[in-house]
Amino acid sequence: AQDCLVSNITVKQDFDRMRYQGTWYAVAKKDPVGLFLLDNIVANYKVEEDGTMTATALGRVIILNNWEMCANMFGTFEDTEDPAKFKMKYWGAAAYLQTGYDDHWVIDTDYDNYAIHYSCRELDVDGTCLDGYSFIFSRHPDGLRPEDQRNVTEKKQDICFLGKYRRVAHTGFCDTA
Ligand code: AZE
Repeated sequence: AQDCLVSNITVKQDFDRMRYQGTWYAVAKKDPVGLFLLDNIVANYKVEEDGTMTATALGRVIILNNWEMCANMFGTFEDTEDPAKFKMKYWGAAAYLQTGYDDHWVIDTDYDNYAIHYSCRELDVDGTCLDGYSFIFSRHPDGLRPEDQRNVTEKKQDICFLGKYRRVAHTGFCDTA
């Protein structure tokens, strides 16, 4: 979507939620406005017996009075007519964490190595995204394979977030949470 219209953003064709299951390490993220997961972000997707997709996420956050902790988050996904576009209802294990209802789009993935996630929270009047976030996920905790990097960069551009990502560090902060 060179025009950056959210309605023109293309997502993974014939998205297969079964193959998407399991652990994904965030290697880069584009932040939304406000409080967000800082680093050490690991997501785990699952397809329940009734076919519903669910996920958990861990990540370091700093809340209220500079309190650093590992956020233990849960999400349930509502299907839409596009198999790669979901609505995600999410909440934290503790009440002081965040709750929300966000878009959850899978822009691209090869299921075995990389995935590009996108969520626009607020549309601008011109149809571009005013407030959104995105994760680049890898199956490998140490990052993307060199052969996936060009494609990922291309997709960052397609969703108009190129240059807005920051690397996500994995220091072991949430490993025993
Ligand atoms: C996601 C992967 C699938 C499950 C979930 C995800 C998103 C989680 C958040 C959490 C924010 C927490 C905050 C706490 C203070 C997309 C990573 C739930 C957006 C800000």
